[in-house]
Formats: sequence, structure tokens, C-alpha cells
Amino acid sequence: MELDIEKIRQDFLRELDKAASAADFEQLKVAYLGKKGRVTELFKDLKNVEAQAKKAAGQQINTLKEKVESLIAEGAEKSRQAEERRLVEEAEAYDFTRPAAYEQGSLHPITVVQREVEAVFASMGFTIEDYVEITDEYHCFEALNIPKHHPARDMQDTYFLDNGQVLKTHTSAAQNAIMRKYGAPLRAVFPGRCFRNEATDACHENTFFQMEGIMIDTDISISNLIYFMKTMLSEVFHQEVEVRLRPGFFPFVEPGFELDIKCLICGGDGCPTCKQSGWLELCPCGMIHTKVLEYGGIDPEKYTGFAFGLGLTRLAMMKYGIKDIRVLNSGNLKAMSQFTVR
Ligand code: FA5
Repeated sequence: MELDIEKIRQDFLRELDKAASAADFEQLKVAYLGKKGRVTELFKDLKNVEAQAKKAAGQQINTLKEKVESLIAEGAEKSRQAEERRLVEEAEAYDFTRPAAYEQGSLHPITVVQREVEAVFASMGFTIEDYVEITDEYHCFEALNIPKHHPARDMQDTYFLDNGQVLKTHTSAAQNAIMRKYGAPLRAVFPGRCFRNEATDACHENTFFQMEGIMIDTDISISNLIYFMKTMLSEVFHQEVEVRLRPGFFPFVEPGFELDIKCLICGGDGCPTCKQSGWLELCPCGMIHTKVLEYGGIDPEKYTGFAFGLGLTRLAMMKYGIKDIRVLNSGNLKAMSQFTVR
């Protein structure tokens, strides 16, 4: 029997000529050198060749096999290098400095207001602190002089988790941790997301933002508190805004106040945003209760301090004239784009 070594060689060279990609070379390898490849089959057919021609045929097949192997390897390497060059050229051709074709994102109005308030307080020597969103009853209530079963807990409809922890109902929940971390004297603001299981309306959301502030030192009084509140509001609104202070009860301050702002949506005439009262509750505050200082590891004989809980979401509403708080959490880009800042 005579083997078709030369034909296989010619066929291989023709197909090699057409191969370009890594996949083409892989296919060639399988077709000629694989288990059932044409060169592999030649070795199997060798047993049918006459004895005197066997040795020469064997050598020819070996030579062909080596040739096929080296040509495939060489072609595959060239194709790999060409692909690499193509990718580099493609990357180099891309202009990364080109302005984006899509619409750019923007800051949420609450973020803008938060940063403004942070900047005002930072300029007055306050540090800006971060705190968790999931906490425990101790930090949310007990450390704030609201014992278990105290009716004051009902002021905030709390979300309880299965493991007994709570979603922070107010930023005051961070007071204890921050007092313990820094001790006195202390000036800090800490913004955060709060959660309450409330029915929503034009000025109530179940998820909203507050910014807590505390200042503790020797000789801190209500005058300090009023000064800082007024400074913050005039910096944020760039105008004098009318505020009123009235007594308010919070177990963690004594005395406690409600600081209301004249509704900037209706100018004080009454509208759904201010529940027709002309005023909006914005920032309860007061002098920190001696027990809260004690729980925070601060000596109430030596130090006094004030605390406030600014409604950041409501502040954003007043600043941007947003009539309904629910717009802010709606994710409605069309509505939000009226108030966004780049
Ligand atoms: C508190 O949360 C107290 N921790 C504030 C405080 C801090 C008092 C330090 C004294 C000293 P209150 O529940 O009133 O208080 O909420 C404070 C502010 O958060 C409100 O005036 C309001 O502006 C905002 N707020 C409260 N509930 C909501 C709500 N459901 N939706 C939007 N804003 C809210």
C-alpha cells in the first residue's frame, strides 16, 4: 500500500494559507495532529505498508508531522501578536478625554444641602462624624434617657429587626458613641438617614435625613445654641429667615425647644407643606440632659452642652421650594432635574 503523504502535505499547506485566527490554527491542529487527525491516521496506516518501504515512509510521516507542528505553532504565534497589536491600536485610537455622549449625573438636593451645612459647621470648628443606620435600643433610646416602656418611645414609630436591633429613628442615636469616642470638650455634627414607620404626607417620609449637632464645653448656654442655629440658617439660605423658638419635650434635653422656620413655600400663609400653619418644624434642640452626659462618660458637674436634630430633608425642601417631600425619594429624574446641581 502507498500512503498519500504528499497530498496531505499539499492540503495542509493550502489550509494553512487561509488560517488567520487562533481558532483557525486550533482547528488545523485537531484536523491534522488530533486523535483522528490526518497525520495521526498516517501513522496508523503504516502497518499496511510493505516491509521494505516502511522505514522510509515512517521517516516521511515524522518529517511531515514536525513540519505541521512547527508551522501551526509559528502561525498561531503570529496571529496572537497581530491580535495584540490590534487591541493596542484600538485602545490608542480611543479618545478618553472626549466629552461623554450621555447625560451626566448630578447631586441630590439633600446631598447639596448636607454639604453646605457641613461646611458651615466645619468652619466653626465642628468635626463631621459618620454613624451606622442599624443600631440597638440602648443607643437609640436608653442612652438618651428614654428607658424601656417609657411613653416617649411612642413619639417615633420604630422599625425593629428580627434580631432585636432597630433602624435608627433619629441621628441622636449616635450621641452616646460620639461622646464616648471623643470626650469633652466636643463639637461635632453627624448627618444620617433615619427611618420611621410613619404614614407619609407632603412633609413626612418614612425615610428621611437629619443632621445632629452637639457642642459640649464648660459654660455652654442656650445663647450659644441660638447663635449657631441662626448662623447656619443664614449661610444656607443666603438671607435672613424667620424662625421661632417654642418649648418642646425631648427626654434627652432640658430645657428643650422646637425651632420652626417660616414656611418658604407659602411665605407663612399656610399650605399643605406646612399643614396650613405657616411654620415648619425644622430643628428641635436643647441643652443636653445631665443623664445623657453621664451615660456618655462626661462629667455634668464640669460640662454643659447643647444638641440639635436638624431635619435635613425639610431644609432641602425649603431651600429648593419642593412642595412635597415624597418627590425627594421618588427616583423620578424628570421631577428631580428641576432641583439638581452639577
Ligand atoms: C428628633 O428626632 C430628635 N432626635 C431631635 C433632637 C435632637 C431634639 C437633639 C433635641 C436635641 P423629631 O422627631 O422632632 O426630633 O425630628 C427632628 C426633625 O426631623 C423634625 O423637626 C423634622 O424636620 C425632621 N423629621 C422628623 N420626622 C420626619 C419625617 N417623617 N419626615 C421628614 N422629616 C422628619
